[in-house]
Amino acid sequence: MINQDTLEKLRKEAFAAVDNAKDEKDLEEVRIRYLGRKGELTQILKSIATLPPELKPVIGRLANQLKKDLEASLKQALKEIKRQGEEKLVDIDLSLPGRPYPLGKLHPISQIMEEICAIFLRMGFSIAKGPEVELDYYNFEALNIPQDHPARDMQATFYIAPGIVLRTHTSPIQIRAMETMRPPLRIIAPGKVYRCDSDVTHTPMFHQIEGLLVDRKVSFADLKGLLTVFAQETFGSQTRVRFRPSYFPFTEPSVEMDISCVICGGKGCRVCGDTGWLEILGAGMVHPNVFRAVGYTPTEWTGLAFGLGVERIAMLKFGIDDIRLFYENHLKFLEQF
Ligand code: FA5
Repeated sequence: MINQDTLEKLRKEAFAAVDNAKDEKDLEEVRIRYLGRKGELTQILKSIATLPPELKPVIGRLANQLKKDLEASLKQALKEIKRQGEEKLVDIDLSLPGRPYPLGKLHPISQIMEEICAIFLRMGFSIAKGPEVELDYYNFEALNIPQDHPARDMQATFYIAPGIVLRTHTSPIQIRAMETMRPPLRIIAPGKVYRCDSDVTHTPMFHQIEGLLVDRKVSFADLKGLLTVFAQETFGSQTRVRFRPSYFPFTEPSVEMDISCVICGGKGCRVCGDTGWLEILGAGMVHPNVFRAVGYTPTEWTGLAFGLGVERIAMLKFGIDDIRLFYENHLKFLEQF
């Protein structure tokens, strides 16, 4: 049964708890413990109605007074804690220099990839992906490069197991995309590729961006127009382009595209070997055998495809003469971009 001693004991406990509270969170815990919905004092106040009539007024008055006192004490303690917090803030020396906040950045190659992809996304292309460990079938066979075809020697291949390679280009994604989509389609496929190659312009791993557009009546003029827009958006509207005949087993006719040298503007310098031109990509009209491999009818569908080396474009844009710098992880080098 509740009596005056119970209330006196509760008063001592509750006030000691308020005194011991170190912050706002502690105070809130004390409030909940005594005055919350299921708090100790709240329970007592609720049970007053069940007390014998002669006890009700005394205990009722004492309990209500305790409630008021405790509320006032909590309010006062909260004010004091806040004031101390503000004092601490005033202690901060605002004249001290700020701590440096190291910010991460995208690798220059990732920046260029995003920039190039954005250009083609604006032209209605969507992104496609494929595996880096690829079947010989997708990397060569379906791209009109059968076993023993001399064109296999064009790209020094890393073999993982018989019939499995590290993809040597992003062109296998063309096949994977066409196997899963019906024409018309427009995709670009950025990704890592691997070749057994290493010097100032070649690394064993590098990046390509593949493009493929399939529709009815796609012409070579479409290919030239599309790639000219791309070159001018990437290197500036003054950039001139030229197309040279080339050979890829999966396109016919095939071309390589050069841009006017970004260093000398076409006059001739060390970077362009005094020619005024720089090669940036391979392209062509999709070979009928490639359409046959994916079950498209070559008389109904026509397509254009291109593949560009991202490192090559980054070197030209940033004026870098050794491709290996991109992969040596020197912060001083990387922080410039
Ligand atoms: C190809 O890989 C073709 N798949 C491109 C293509 C796609 C043609 C679609 C037609 C249609 P190529 O082997 O030329 O082509 O490579 C394309 C680009 O990759 C080159 O222009 C060059 O910029 C870059 N490249 C090639 N080897 C390396 C290397 N080891 N390191 C860095 N970049 C490289």
